[in-house]
Amino acid sequence: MNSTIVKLERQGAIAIVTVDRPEALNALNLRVFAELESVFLDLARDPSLRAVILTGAGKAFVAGADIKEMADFGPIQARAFARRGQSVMRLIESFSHPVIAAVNGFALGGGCELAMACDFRIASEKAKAGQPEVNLGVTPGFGGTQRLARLVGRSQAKYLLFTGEIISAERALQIGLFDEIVAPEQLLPRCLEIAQTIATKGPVAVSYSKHAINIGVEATLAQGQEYEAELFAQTFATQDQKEGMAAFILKRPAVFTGA
Ligand code: DAK
Repeated sequence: MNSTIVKLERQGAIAIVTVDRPEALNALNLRVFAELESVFLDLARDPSLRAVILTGAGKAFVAGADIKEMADFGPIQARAFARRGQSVMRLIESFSHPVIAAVNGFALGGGCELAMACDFRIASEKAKAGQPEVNLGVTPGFGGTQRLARLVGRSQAKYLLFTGEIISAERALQIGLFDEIVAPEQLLPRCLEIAQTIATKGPVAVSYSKHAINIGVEATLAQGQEYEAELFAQTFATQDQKEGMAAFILKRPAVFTGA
């Protein structure tokens, strides 16, 4: 697909994906979902990729689902739209490599949900977050009632969902919605620094760790540990395990290939 809204830039093993629709504060419509899906599916086939940074152009990360597109929906279209958004967010959440949200500005409604589908959220001091759907007479549709409660606990999630309050980056950091806040000009450099650190590690091990956490938080501790043991065993079938342990013993840096 020819992406016109979702822009892809590469810096070595790192991909920077930007939702670039600033005139609508990067609001999510069917076109944006199609382009996000297409970009992530292409990236999934790239063996040199190690991490993705997801951000927005202009003053918003993403200011929500596109209210103008949704306004005339009936229940059938609304359900289809919610399912579409959920499937793209699951694609990002389960993407083989880490996806870091670089929250540059407003992350509201569907934008907060998109940020939550990423592995962690580094935010500009200027960022703001919230689930203001109640102002529009709707509930969140892309996992906001589910991921938010899992991330910040049910009380904070209920507070945000019931009041629709838009909170500062500092408050989002306090409740665990954001993981770190930095000066605006430091946002991309900091995300690149984290992504580049990740890129030097064993890629299979990073990927398995991501999946073990994602699966484990939804499972019992015993089931999660079973899964963890299986993935640990699988890493011993990789070249990277031989390389990582040999490098440690020989006191030299490891060079991982993802094989
Ligand atoms: N959708 C469409 N256009 C948007 C938008 C959005 N979410 N947010 C902003 N825009 C547009 C504005 O309409 C304006 O366009 P023009 O009027 O210039 O044509 C342009 O972006 C610039 O916005 P403002 O002029 O309003 O900029 P300000 O700096 O004054 O205000 C703001 C920024 C973020 C505080 C304000 O724009 C705002 O309140 N935006 C709406 C935020 C919001 O309510 N987000 C949640 C959206 S609802 C579901 C599926 C999905 C969902 C729910 C259910 N089902 C199917 C069940 C998800 C819902 C949402 O995400």
